[in-house]
Amino acid sequence: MHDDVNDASVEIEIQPHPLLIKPSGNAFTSESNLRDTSCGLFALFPDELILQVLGYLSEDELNAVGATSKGMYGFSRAEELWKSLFIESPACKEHFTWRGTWRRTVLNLSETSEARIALPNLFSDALYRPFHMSQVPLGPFVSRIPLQNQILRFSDMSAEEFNTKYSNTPFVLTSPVKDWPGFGEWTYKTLVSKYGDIKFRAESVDWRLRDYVAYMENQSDESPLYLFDRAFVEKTNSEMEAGFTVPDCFGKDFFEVLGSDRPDRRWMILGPERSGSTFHKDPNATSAWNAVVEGEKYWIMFPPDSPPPGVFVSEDQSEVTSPLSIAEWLVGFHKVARRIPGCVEGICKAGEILHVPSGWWHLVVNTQPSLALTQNFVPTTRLPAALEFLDKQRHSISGFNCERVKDPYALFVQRMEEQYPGELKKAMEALEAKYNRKTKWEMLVEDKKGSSGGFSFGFAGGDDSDDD
Ligand SMILES: O=C(O)CCC(=O)C(=O)O
Ligand SMILES: [Fe+2]
Repeated sequence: MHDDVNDASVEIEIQPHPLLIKPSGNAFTSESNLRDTSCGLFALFPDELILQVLGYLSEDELNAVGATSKGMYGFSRAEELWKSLFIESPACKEHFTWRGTWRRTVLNLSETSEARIALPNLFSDALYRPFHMSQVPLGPFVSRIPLQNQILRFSDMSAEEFNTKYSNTPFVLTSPVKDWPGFGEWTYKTLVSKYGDIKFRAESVDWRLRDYVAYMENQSDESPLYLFDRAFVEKTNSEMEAGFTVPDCFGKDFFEVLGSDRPDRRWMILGPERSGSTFHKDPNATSAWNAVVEGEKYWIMFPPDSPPPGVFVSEDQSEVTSPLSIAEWLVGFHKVARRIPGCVEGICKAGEILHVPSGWWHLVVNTQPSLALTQNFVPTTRLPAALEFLDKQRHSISGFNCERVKDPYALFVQRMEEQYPGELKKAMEALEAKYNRKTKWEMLVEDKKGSSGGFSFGFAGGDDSDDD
């Protein structure tokens, strides 16, 4: 028995791959590896390169290569190859029947009519890893949240409390969504019965809702396709709009002054268990609320100046690289992440709404099939943050129509001046005070440099290590 609450990795059960392919390490205790004995000259390539080369083939070519040997058969079955083929195919844009895997969907095969050759002597991490990641149990990562990390939960909150205390703090509100007219009425099944033939956006594809739900209910992808639709209000003839209200505590949303020049602000989100969002900050320093209408989500968040482990941010913050899938990040980094001061974690259940303060990093994973609504906004107390972002991080601004809006900062300032001059003045003064503080601090550092000939932050002892 392990009682280290953070040691999630020990509880991962190893599942057999559907073709019995195994991780590369097993080759050491086996007489031969099909990737070396049955792939011809391909055996000279690393597994990832073989997959990359196969990525150039059409479905017929891929099947033909797969028919040449058992080893190549194993490589030809990699689901990511078939996913790309399907997404590029005309069928993906029209009607299709989801068959449970990308390969079967491309070939329009039922599960029972697809041949399956067992490959117990094929040892390949590249082939085994995506399957393994699709099976990693989420339970150990999303439970036993350390006390100091637990997200604040309130049954309700006043606008006054939000503005004075909580606009820069993640929290869950447990009541307001339960009063929405649409709560309990909308489930992904009721939505399919009404809007099944309407196409919704899921990453790079537009699928009829009924096709997406068929996919969602019967797939085993490492990173399931996630439905994220910005036009759900129009697509549901405003019926969904009538079903929700923004909790009063969030108050005024200053991005409203942008009118039709505003970037997209609200989305319907639908996905199966294990789908979700990898680490990011919301655009343009906006805050957000995220209401779970059905299902359940696990959130892990970090303050603005504390990028999560495994996420790399360029110095000017304009580029963020988070190369890992959610499951890979959980397996590789969750344990250490949880121990970093400032880390906030929580579960948001159906009927609850979560506040993401502007600038906070967040990763979200659905622990059940989930339907959610989310909206970005600029509340009074985060107005300085939005102004600062639009002014100082121009290359990271997103969502504006650059044909129409050449200078989002100037437009926002102008519209604020017209509609909320008092609020704008206060926000500008707050920014000025912040810059002045910074300047004084910088002067202090400069002074110190001047007097000691080399001031630097660091630990006493003059050790050269990179640790900080
Ligand atoms: O529900 C989710 O997956 C989170 C969505 C999110 O973070 C976003 O819309 O920015
Ligand atoms: Fe987000």
